[in-house]
Amino acid sequence: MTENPYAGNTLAAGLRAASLGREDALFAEAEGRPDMTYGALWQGAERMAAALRAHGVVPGDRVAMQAEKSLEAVQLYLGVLIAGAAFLPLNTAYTPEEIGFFLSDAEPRVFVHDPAAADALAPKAAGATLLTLAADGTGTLAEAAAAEAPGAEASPRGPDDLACILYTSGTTGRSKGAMLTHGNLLSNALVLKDAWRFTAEDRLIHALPIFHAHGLYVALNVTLVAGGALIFMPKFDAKAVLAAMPRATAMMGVPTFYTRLLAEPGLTREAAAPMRLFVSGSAPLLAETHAEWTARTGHAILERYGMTETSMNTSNPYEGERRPGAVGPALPGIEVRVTDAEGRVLPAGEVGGLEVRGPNVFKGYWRMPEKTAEEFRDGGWFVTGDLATISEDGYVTIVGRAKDLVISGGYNVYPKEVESLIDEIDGVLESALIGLPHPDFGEAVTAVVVPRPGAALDEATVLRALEDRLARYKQPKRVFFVDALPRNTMGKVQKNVLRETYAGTYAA
Ligand code: MLC
Ligand code: AMP
Repeated sequence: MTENPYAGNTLAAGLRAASLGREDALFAEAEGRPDMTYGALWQGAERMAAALRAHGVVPGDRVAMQAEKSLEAVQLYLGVLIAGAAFLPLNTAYTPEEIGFFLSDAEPRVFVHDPAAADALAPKAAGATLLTLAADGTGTLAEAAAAEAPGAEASPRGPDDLACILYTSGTTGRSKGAMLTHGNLLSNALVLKDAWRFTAEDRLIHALPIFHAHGLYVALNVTLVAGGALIFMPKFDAKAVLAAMPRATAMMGVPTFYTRLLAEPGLTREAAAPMRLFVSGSAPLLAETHAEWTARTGHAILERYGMTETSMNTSNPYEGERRPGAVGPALPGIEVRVTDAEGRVLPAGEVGGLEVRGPNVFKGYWRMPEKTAEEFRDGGWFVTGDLATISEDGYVTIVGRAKDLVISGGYNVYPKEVESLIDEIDGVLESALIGLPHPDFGEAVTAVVVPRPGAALDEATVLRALEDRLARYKQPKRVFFVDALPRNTMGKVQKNVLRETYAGTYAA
């Protein structure tokens, strides 16, 4: 047997194992460039690790990245692991103002960004060394890596060591860095590979971004631990996905992928026939989308449920009933329960707060021990903030959210963050941000604003004020003005009343 070159580095060794001795096997095809083999993937990752070390990266450091999706960005992720550092990917939609916060909070040794954004990002560096990586794989980081030889040794990293930090916004409006360990990510990738029957024969359509849990931990890590291949796309494009299906076996996507594909006349039973699996997650998949997909393609979408903090918790079964509207039973080795406000476990069928426990659950929020403690109960149960029921036969159904959160096209938007910025606008007294049903994004971010008496405010003024401050997907699609927000007797804004009032805003 070939010896694993990364033995002692939990996640790197785990991701490498299935491709050992298969250096010529395909890792990825991507339009406009030669196929990438597993040998080339890992050699590139080793060069990245050497380049990062040459820039001072040592085990325990953070390496942040805001770069367009590319195979070199994948090699950077793996190179960071080999170097023993923690990978901190950032949404390409974040503005320089948003990036400034993440860099000052996480204090990465190196920040890799798109060359086009150099001028805007330079003032935000917060002490990090800045390197560049463009969508075509060029840039100062690529040059530094090319100058290094492959063969970098992997720094030892145990299951409890940090592998990634992914920021998720919070109810207070301040983003929190979720710390995922080598053990968290490897255990989840292995569980999902088995649950979804991934093998070296698989060809996964990868059209998700690689800066969030879905595209990174699920789609990428599962393919790596199976030794399968990716059909690697820069972003989701329904026609490109349809064109790839004859060569593919599986796809993972957010519900918007599925509704957009359903709008394509080319989506037929024949088109989907070569595929064995369609997985959906990150946001609720409507039961009607599930039914429509089955009718059109003959495939029942497999819906699963997860979070940045936990990776995947539950999944409908590969064999057995894929229940529309439900997210399936807990994955092997993971426990779920539903509790009331006092933390008492509720019987089957009753609605309560969903809690999870298992090797997948993160280590805590970066430099926020109190916040971390608040979200765990005794015994290591993590409070997800989702409201759910668990049926007699163990299927979890997400029925709502205890946390004030909007999910638009699979991206989370925490109202507080946007409300705080709207409230700073001249002439605004207060505001409320809500999610309304939207045919494409599932929910659309919508603002309801109370102007100060006599202020001349309009929708365009509010939107312009947010333009450079917030990622595009967090910006309201519509702004409504009211004289006062509806409040309950406790003085709390009744967002449910606002959601009812404006429910039809985006009706198809
Ligand atoms: C883009 N826009 C969005 C948006 N994405 N607005 C709201 N919500 C979104 N999600 C903006 C664009 O900036 C543009 O604005 C306008 O909407 C139309 O753009 P588009 O071309 O239609 O969008 P597109 O680029 O095609 O992107 C849509 C999408 C993308 C759904 C393909 O958002 C996407 O890939 N989402 C996946 C998110 C994801 O990976 N989530 C996983 C998180 S992990 P304008 O005004 O400039 O025209 C997680 C854990 C788990 O949740 O369980 O998986
Ligand atoms: P994130 O913080 O981006 O990781 O988003 C996690 C949140 O997305 C969860 O807490 C849920 O609210 C939601 N989510 C993920 N998958 C599903 C799903 N299949 N159904 C409903 N909600 C989901």
